[in-house]
Amino acid sequence: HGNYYCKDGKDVMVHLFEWRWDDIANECENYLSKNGYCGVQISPPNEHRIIIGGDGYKDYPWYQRYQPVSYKLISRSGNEEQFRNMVKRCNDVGVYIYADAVINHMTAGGIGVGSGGSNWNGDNQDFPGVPYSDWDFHGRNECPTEDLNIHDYNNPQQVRFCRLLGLRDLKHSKDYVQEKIAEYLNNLISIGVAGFRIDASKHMEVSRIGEILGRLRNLNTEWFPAGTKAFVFQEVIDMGSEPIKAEHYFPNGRVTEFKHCKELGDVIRKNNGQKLRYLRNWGPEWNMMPGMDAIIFTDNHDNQRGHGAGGFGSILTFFEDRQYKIANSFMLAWPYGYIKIMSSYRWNRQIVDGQDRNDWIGPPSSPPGVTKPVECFGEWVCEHRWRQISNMVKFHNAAVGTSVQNWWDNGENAIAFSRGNKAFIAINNENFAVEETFQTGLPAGDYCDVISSENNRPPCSGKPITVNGDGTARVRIENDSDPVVALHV
Ligand code: AAO
Repeated sequence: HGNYYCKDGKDVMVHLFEWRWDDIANECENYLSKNGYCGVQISPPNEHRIIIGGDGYKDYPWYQRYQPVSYKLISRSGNEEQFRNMVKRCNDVGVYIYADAVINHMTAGGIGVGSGGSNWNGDNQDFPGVPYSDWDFHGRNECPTEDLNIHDYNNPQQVRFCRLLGLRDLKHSKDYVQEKIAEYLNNLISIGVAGFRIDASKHMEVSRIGEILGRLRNLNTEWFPAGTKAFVFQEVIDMGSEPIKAEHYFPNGRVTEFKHCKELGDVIRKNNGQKLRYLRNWGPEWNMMPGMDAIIFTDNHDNQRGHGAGGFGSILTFFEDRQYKIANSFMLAWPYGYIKIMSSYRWNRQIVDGQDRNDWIGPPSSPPGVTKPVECFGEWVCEHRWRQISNMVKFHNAAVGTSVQNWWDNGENAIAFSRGNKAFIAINNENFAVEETFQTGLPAGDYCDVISSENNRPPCSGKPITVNGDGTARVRIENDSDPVVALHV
């Protein structure tokens, strides 16, 4: 389950966080298929809790979708018909859908009606929409803590069998629970989904996830070759200090590499004396997992608002746009891991004592609780459409299969390298412009810098660059809002 399926030399996915299914379908047809994207991670498609105030909650937070009520396909992003329509339209243009599968737990305590009209009762652990009942959940027999919540991440028994954040913890050792989850995932597969992010994987035993995956059918042959398995990546936050390790999960598929977010952010922010030139051996030598096992990103929907792991002092987001362009350019230029680009909505971030007071705010909505259609570059940030990022996706695709060559650095925070004879990048994280004659490794010719231009060859809408017969080129990298120069065949 660690292999992903892409069309036409594509190799990168984007997380369209909280987008509606109708908007994703349009984006597949109008933008993603034409700009080198292979796939989309979508928000959880299943019926979820609707949170309206009470119990210290704010209204309609984004995270209500991480409290499942049933596996019916009715969510804030749309209903089942819209979901099916999206999957078909995206698949038809060769852009594949990865669903965020929240299968570790159901809601927290409380009582209500979910986004699909199903009743739920977290207090009694009764979810008739599935149905799950009290005996389908971990309880006193399995969880050793007084309040049944996780308190100690160094205790695997707590992490696996107690409640994450009070969320009712499914008993994955039960055949019935496995079957219900597999039914849900198989339904998504038959509709045409290409794989899954498995939310909160750390909180499930490796073998139980394996057993559930063992119940999955192969991908729908209307769009995928016969025998293709679902691509699976498991969310496990492993910063190195806990007994549950990312590597334990490799047999099931890929795993999220959160060190990538933190370390890359630290380097680009120059925290603790870090310098860009240290990136020369980026990858496993930085204690990150092997690239074949990793799914990587600069930030995700959690750590951009202080949830999960990393911290505001390290993680880079669209809020730090210049440094964010550097982070994404480097990530897309360097051969390591399977890359996921983050695409966010804007919110009023207010960090007080290391916490964002507005970390709960849901997607742009009108009326409250009803997500607005996406319009890029306003309330919806659409990082994946920033020229500096989307053109680097094309750079990445052009460079697949080549290695890093012609490394250059100024001893500090300016670096350059080529990817075989396919692509060349120079990054300037100094406070001054850098100009050099570089060995680009590229065939002679007239190129356009894809950070400042729409195209990679003339006529350039940005900076033209000539590569000489010996592969050298004179390149000036400004320290303005485009601190990168990138060329590719
Ligand atoms: C909401 C409320 C809660 C309330 C709950 C139930 O916010 O106050 O108790 O409802 O009523 C999302 C939101 C939650 C939300 C939840 C349900 O983020 O705020 O709770 O929906 O609505 C752990 C898990 C990881 C999880 C992460 C948030 O291991 O799986 O917490 N991420 C996923 C999703 C996420 C979602 C859920 C899971 C639940 O991506 O969006 O929650 O479906 C350590 C551990 C990590 C642990 C973190 C945070 O990390 O290692 O495993 O993540 O702590 O607790 C340094 C360390 C690093 C450490 C970190 C933080 O960086 O190096 O290891 O500090 O201490």
